[in-house]
Amino acid sequence: MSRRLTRRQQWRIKKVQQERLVRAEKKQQQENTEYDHLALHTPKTGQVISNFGEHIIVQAENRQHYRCLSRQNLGAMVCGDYVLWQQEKNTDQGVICALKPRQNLLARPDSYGKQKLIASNIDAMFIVCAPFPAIHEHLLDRYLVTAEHNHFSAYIILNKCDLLNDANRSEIEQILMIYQHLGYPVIYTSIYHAIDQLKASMHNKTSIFVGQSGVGKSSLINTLLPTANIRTNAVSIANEKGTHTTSVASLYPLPDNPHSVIIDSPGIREFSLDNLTPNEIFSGFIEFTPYARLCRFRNCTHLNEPGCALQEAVISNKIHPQRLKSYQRIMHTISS
Ligand SMILES: Nc1nc2c(ncn2[C@@H]2O[C@H](COP(=O)(O)OP(=O)(O)OP(=O)(O)O)[C@@H](O)[C@H]2O)c(=O)[nH]1
Ligand SMILES: [Mg+2]
Ligand SMILES: [Zn+2]
Repeated sequence: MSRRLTRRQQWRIKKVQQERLVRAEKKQQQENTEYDHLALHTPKTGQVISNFGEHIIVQAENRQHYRCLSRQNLGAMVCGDYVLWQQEKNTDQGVICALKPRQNLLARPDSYGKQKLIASNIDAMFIVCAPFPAIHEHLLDRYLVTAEHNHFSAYIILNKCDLLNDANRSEIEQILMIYQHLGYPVIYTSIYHAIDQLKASMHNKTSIFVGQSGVGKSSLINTLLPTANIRTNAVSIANEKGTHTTSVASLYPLPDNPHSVIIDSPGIREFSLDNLTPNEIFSGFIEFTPYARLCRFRNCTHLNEPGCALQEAVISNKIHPQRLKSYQRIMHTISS
């Protein structure tokens, strides 16, 4: 009896050992696959397409997109950044291991005064306006100050020009004329018209589309690049309240030329320049420069001092009153 029990015990022990062995082998196999899964290819250059917070889409040199995580301590990554990244073997995922130096960085203070990064390595800013929602010159001027400050070439797009009519045309053209006189190119576009002039202006550049929500930035990019298939939305009260269709900047290479790249950005309603000094804001109004040291008072605020060269330039039609008004409005908001 005891022998039989011993046999049974032996058999059991053997069985348990076998099971353990099988489990251990399985675990080893699993660890191997996990290791393989984590194994990384050598670092390569890529460009950030968009940063969704929990993951970042990186475009490899072969134009394939990879969902990446960023190693710690690399700082915030933004659409347009060039990075070194490593593909995880056998997946379409990867890890960003280094951020390359930026040529420039477009940022704006958010409503708490914290810098919100928008995009980097930009050559040209296309400020998109439309007959509807109506053009806000002060917003246009703020974008122009930003473009000048960052040394981007600035273009103004009047999109939805199919909505121009006898009732709104002359007012809109008068506004755009101010900027044309300053030397900013104005391009008329619509999703129903040929947009060759726009295409030509974007040639061999990284261009960012900025402007109010609902002016048609994403729609225009869909027209330039039908495969982009970006979500767009009818202009609604939601836009007016600051709910935007595009929520994060994204980069789209144009099909026929890898050096022509568009960045779509979320529309914004208010645009603070709190990150700039008064001098930088002054320099952003390019036609003001010749009058910089001509005011009677060295610390002239150009609001209502006697002998203000800017106010005199307005009277003699050298500076448009709307531009001085915009400047004063910006100065008022940054000093408060
Ligand atoms: N009539 C007309 N409507 C247009 C044109 N371009 C865009 N739209 C319409 O305008 C609305 C807003 O377009 P979106 O492309 O979503 O605007 P957006 O500037 O990207 O807006 P956000 O992403 O919120 O910043 C959509 O209903 C478009 O169909 C155009 O040239 N003509
Ligand atoms: Mg959009
Ligand atoms: Zn002055």
